[in-house]
Amino acid sequence: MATHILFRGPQDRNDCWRAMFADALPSVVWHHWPNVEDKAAIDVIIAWKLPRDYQQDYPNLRVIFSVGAGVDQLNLDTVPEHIKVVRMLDPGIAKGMAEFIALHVLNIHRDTFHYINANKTATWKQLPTKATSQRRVGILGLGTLGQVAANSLLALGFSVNGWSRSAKQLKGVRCFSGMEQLEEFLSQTDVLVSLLPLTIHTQGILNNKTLSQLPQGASIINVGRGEQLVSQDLLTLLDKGHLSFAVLDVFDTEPLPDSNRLWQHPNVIVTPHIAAITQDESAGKVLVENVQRYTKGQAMIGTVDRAVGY
Ligand code: NDP
Ligand code: OXD
Repeated sequence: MATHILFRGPQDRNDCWRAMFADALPSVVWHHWPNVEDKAAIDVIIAWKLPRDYQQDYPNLRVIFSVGAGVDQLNLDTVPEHIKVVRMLDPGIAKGMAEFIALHVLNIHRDTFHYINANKTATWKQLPTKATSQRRVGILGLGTLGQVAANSLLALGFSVNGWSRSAKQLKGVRCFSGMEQLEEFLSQTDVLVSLLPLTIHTQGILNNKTLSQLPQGASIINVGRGEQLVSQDLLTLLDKGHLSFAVLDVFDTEPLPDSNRLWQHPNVIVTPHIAAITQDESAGKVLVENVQRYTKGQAMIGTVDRAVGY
C-alpha cells in the first residue's frame, strides 16, 4: 500500500518538499492540507501544529513529523501512543542556532547592547574588555543543538559549561547534570543560554530562585521555549541590576503581545522565534530519509521518547 503524506504548512515549502519526494520516493502520495479527499488513506502528517480533530479525521495515522526541532507544540500528551512522533534533526537548524548563539554571546561579551543604549544619549564611555577565555558561557541542554552551539563557542575561545538531564562527557566542555548540580552550574555562568525542550520538568525552570543563582551582572539568552522563563522574575532581576541583558527568542504567547513589558525594556532584546529556522532543502532530505525508513519498518531518526517528553 502506498504511503500517503499530509503536509500542513506554507505553499512554498509544500512545493519544495512535494518535488523532493516525487524525485526520491515517487510511490509516495503527497497531499497539502486541507485538500484531502480520502482522509482514511493518510498515514503520515508533517506539521508544526496539528489540525483540530486530527485523531478522528485521520484514523490510520501512524507518524507525525514535526517541522521543527521541538515537539511540545504538538501537545504530545494528547497524541495516542501508537502514533510515533519524530522531531526535525535538520543540519540547517543546527547551523542557524550555532550562528544565533555565537552572535548574541559575542554581543553580550563585547557590550554591544550597552553601547546601543549609550548611543541614545550620545554617551561616550569605554568599558573594559576581557578575553573570551574569561567569559563563562553555560548552556542548559546539551542535546543536538546545545552541542553544536558549545563547539562554536569553544572555537571562539569561550569557557563553556553545560547542563543536561543525563551525565555527559564532551571535549572542552565542563558538564553538569541533574537538578542536584544545577545551582553549581548556574553559579559559574556569566552568559546563560537555554536550549532545553519544554517538558513538565523544564516549565518555569528559569525563575527568581534559579536566575538569582547566576553571578551578579550575568545575562541570559533564551532560545528553548518561552514557558521555561518566568518573565516577571526576569524583569525584576534586570530592574534590580542582578542581571544585565536578556536576549529572548521564544515566548509563552507568540507573537509577543504589543503590551508586553519585554518589548520596552532597555536591556531586553526580543526576536520573533527566528534563532534557527527549518531550512527547506536540508530538512527535506531528512524527511525523505525518515519516510524511507518508515516504509521499510526501520527506526526513524529523531523519534521522540514519549516517557521523557522530548
Ligand atoms: P535535544 O532533545 O537534542 O536536547 C535536549 C537537551 O536538553 C538534552 O541534553 C537533554 O538532556 C536536556 N534536557 C531535557 N530535559 C532536561 C531536564 N529536565 N533537565 C536537564 N536537562 C534536560 O533537543 P535539541 O537540542 O534538538 O533542541 C532543544 C530545544 O531547542 C527544542 O526542544 C526547542 O524547544 C528549541 N528550539 C528552538 C528554536 C528557535 O528557533 N528558538 C529552534 C529549534 C529548537 P539529555 O541529553 O540528558 O537527554
Ligand atoms: C523550534 C523550531 O523547535 O523552530 O522552535 O525548530
